[in-house]
Amino acid sequence: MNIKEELRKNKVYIIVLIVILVLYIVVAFLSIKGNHDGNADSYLIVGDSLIYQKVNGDFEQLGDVPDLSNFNFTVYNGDNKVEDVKIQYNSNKWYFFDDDYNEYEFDDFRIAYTDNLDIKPSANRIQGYDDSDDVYIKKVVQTDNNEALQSYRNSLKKLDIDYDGDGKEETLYTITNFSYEVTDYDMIAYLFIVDNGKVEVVESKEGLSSFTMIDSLDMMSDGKYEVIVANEIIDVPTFDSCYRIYGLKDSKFKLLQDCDVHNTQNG
Ligand SMILES: [Ca+2]
Ligand SMILES: [Ca+2]
Repeated sequence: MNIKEELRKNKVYIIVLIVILVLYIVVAFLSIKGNHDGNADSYLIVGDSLIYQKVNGDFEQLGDVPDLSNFNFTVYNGDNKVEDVKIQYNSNKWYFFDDDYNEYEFDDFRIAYTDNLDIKPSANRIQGYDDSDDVYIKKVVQTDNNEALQSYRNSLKKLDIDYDGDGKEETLYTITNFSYEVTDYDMIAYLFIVDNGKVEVVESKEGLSSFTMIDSLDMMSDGKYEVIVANEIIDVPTFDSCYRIYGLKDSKFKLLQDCDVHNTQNG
């Protein structure tokens, strides 16, 4: 074997090495990018009856609970953030465990998400009715029917949120007069904002329909809080309820994502 032949062989060897190295870097980069984009299995659980899978940057609502036994979750129990939690769903409730399968006692479960996501729940929590809300309810529903007013009060959820991004908080309300009892008035649900005493109805829906505010989170990790609202024919949300995502867009509080339920099992 002459020196020329030897050099040629070495050259081929080096080129093959470089090609393998470049391929390795490309594959590693794509897999890291995939994780950042949420293309790996990414799940967000909000309360006891809502689960999203993040697919290509979008939050897709799942109509049932997939097998989550292999995932580590970050859990918010109230304001308390707990990492590396295993979760199980059983009898309409989530159960939480550490690595040794000791159960956590979480009494204020808000959200859980897989390690590859970065979600922040809002510091403000959703609250129920108090007397000061009456003036706004009456402005919106314009009724003196006491039975109807009481239904609105019972259903009321409200959240202080800076919806227009001006640094001052407004209050977002959901109310409905939906009732299981036979009633002599038309069913209607409202989503409205009170801004410095001024009432603005974002949406109203007639018929067997209710709006129920579920929680407020920064899902898109852009520093602004989104609000999840269940829009359902009954007032008890379930996994296959219609969950809508509202938030600030073009300086307006509006619907960002309508409900679109995907089933993981049975097609
Ligand atoms: Ca504001
Ligand atoms: Ca956001």
